[in-house]
Amino acid sequence: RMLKRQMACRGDIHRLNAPFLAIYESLIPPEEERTKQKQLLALLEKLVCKEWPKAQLFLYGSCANSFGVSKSDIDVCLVFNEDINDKSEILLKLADILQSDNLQNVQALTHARVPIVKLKDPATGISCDICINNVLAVVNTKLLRDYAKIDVRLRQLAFIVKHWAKSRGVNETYRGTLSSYAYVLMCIHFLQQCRPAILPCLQGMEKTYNVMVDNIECAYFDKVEQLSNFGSPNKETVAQLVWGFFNYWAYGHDYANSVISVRTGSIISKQEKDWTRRVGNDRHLICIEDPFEISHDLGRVVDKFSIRVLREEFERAADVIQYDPNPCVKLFAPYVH
Ligand code: 3AT
Ligand code: MG
Repeated sequence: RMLKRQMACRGDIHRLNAPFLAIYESLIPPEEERTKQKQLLALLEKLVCKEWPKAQLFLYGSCANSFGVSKSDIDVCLVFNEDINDKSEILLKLADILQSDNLQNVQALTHARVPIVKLKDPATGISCDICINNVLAVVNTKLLRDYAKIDVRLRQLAFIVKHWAKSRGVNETYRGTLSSYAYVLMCIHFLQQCRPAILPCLQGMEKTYNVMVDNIECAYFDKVEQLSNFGSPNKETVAQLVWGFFNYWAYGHDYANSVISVRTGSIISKQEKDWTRRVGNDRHLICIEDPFEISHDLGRVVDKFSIRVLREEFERAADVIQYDPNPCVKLFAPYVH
């Protein structure tokens, strides 16, 4: 079926290159946003250091993984070199400190799945979430950033996919669709499995970076500047890749049996992971293995209703790109499910 569609793909897919690249360019944050983020981080470091001299602050998520679009909030992680049993206590203290330094809307959300302090900096206008000891997120942020350095087409594809997901209302984990992090992993997987491959499997190579986090070994090849020509044998353009991505998820992926795994650079079977049936709230209707926390399926938020929404949206996107006379408007048409 996939092959038939591929053959049907009109040669004029290339006409979409310029508009896709224009969207990508328009989403890239301008340099002054980075400057403002650094300014806010420096302020937070100064305040945190006074109370906890040995603690460190790290940016993570889209402000640091290179998949952040303009005007995103920033994610910050406060790391103590020890286990923290009572995060609530620390968060309340932190909120107190920040409150008394002119930061706005300071709020400690101690009961959230990931407990955080939220705030807004009036000087830069940036909103920020601060979590505690979420070191795995800092490390998976580095992995994504390193993949992005290998071939620019990953960043281009992921920006378009994230923009599509936000426009179409399928980037909302609390409603059973997928996180931005999951979409980026889907893009990495797609570029690992195409032939010739555009991305390597960094965790399958010599381990030049190696840290233990929460008893998980996080190790991979991070000298990615040595891989800057890796993808060049593959000449596909961003338009072909966006089309290929949606086709893969609409018509090429075996939802019943397959798990995508950036860690291995391939597909593994649900059987092998024992993700074949519902356990508690984890239904495994679309399976995306976390690269480090490998017992963690990023698709576990998806339920029997939202899987239909997702798959219909993948099919819609593939069909719009292939058959619509004005795909760039239709692909990103705002929709609320
Ligand atoms: P946005 O641009 O904010 O949509 P983001 O990359 O900041 O994208 P999220 O807000 O979804 O992505 O998540 C922030 C970071 O938290 C990204 C990743 O480093 C980490 N993260 C998110 N979800 C998970 C998860 N389920 N497991 C492990 N790490 C996660
Ligand atoms: Mg974020």
